Amino acid sequence: MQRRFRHKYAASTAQDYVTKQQSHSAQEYPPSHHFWKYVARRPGVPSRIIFCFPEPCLAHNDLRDWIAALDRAGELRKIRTEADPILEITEIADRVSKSRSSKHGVGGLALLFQNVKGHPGSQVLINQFGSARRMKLALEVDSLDEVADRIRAFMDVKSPQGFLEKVKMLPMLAEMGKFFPKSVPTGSCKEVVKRDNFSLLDFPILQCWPKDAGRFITLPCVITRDPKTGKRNVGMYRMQIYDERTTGMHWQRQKVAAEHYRDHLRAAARATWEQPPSAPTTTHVGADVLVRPAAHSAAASRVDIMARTSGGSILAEGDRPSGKMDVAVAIGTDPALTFSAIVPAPPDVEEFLIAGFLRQKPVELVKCETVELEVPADAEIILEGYVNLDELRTEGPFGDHTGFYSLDDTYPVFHVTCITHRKDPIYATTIVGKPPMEDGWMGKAVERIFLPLMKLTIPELVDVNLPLEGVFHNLMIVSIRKSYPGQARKVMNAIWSLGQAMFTKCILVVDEDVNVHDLGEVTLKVLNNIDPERDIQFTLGPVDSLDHASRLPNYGSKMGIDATRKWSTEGFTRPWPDEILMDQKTKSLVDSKWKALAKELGID
Ligand SMILES: [Mn+2]
Repeated sequence: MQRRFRHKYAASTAQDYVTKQQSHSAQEYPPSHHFWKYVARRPGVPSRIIFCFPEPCLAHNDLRDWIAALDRAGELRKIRTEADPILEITEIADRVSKSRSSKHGVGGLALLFQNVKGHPGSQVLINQFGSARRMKLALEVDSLDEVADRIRAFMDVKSPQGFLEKVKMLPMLAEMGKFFPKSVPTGSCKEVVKRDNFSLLDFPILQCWPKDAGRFITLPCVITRDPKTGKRNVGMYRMQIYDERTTGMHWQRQKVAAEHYRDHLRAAARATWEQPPSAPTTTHVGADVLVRPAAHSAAASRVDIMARTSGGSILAEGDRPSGKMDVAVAIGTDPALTFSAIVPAPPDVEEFLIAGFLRQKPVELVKCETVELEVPADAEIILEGYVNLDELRTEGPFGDHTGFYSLDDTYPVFHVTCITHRKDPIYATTIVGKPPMEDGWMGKAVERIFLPLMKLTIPELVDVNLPLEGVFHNLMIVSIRKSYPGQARKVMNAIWSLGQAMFTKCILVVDEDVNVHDLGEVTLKVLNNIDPERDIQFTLGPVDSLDHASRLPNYGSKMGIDATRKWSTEGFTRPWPDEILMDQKTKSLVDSKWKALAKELGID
């Protein structure tokens, strides 16, 4: 940094010896900036501050860097009072996430518990993303729209015409080089390697709510590899602790890691049934005689195993393909990577790349000890292991982000083969429950960051709001620039076809003149503008695994409301009334008297 500075200011400070010091008066600057002062020293002359300015800080390299940044920004509270990981930490964190103070705003501070009952010496980090301010600090921006703008800048790239445009693209290409993950020989996650004599119970894993089935790891980065493409996925799926070496793996059906699991199942089924054929079997069906080949075709065996296992979520009767898949879990990573694990990215985009993009610095990866996967080199804790293809176990219930317990169900089982960790690892976790909570702020960041990507498929989209109480998948309010009849319904169908947005139980479509973030305005306009029977549309399809009201788990109905102004070409032939607005002349007249009038009326 000093060298860069010297280079930049060489002309004016040639004789000065210039040092750069971090200032303590950083409070008045945005949290994503360090505040630096440059001090000029010339031999024999008292040193003087030549100038101060805020400068974007460097990427948070790992969890400890991030904790230090939270602390510098006044966003961390270290708690020395003893707290129990069974229920008590949840109750404290819940109160903090719902708190509101003039000093810290909504969502309180990040909490580092340093006196955890039953785990002497352990530390638990919670609520690290639990406010708009901390979410911005995590992604090192002053506004989440900055991230959206960077994405838009990359999407706007057109093929360069001529030499000058090619040269202009160079900085962007250089920046792209920072996105790709980098393999390193070792990292601090290998400070302690335990191939045996390890226990998950050594970590201060929380039981969050009274009716939870046990302790759950709630903020894990679960790493799997796509058996077809070799690409890696990082996803966040809760993990119920069964015993010292076994956990649940809550792969909801439509999640990417669940698809990796199914691809392993498909491959195993094909191997099982593509044994050399014995004599063809003949079956009599009524008068017809069917000759069935002994071996299924590859495609037919894939169809068969999915149908017999319901997509890998029940154990098949009869032939059950065996085998296992490698899984690694990182707990306590830098905030960009932790956040990337919850981002609803397209399945073929590696989250390591997304994290590199967000933090503008490559994620460093090291090889696992016992499985064929790579993990973040400086993570606090790494769990290595496997999931059997022919094993499911009851998982849950678990107090979920819907505000209800999600019911128990069967899920794959994770067997731990090795644990590596830093010395004195910090256990990072979160809790979910009735909003607002930490996950709500992560969801809001996703909403802002994904708007430009949604606009790629839905160009008429103007803005989106996922209200916290809609728990992400229950309510989406979108405004559109309407250009043709029936467009609101086209937009609903487009949303129901988008990755995790497919789960959206209710979509409200309004015209572009409605501010989707103003729920009062939305309520007024939507309910005034609709003829419910005409404007509500139902559809059937996949629903969130956490939906407890649908007719069947994972399958049910969804609703769209077209609250745009109806056109004659949509069959609406009545006149449409004007909105009430005062004329400018009268407004100006009252404006001129308002100061005195307000005083008389006792209005601020
Ligand atoms: Mn993914």
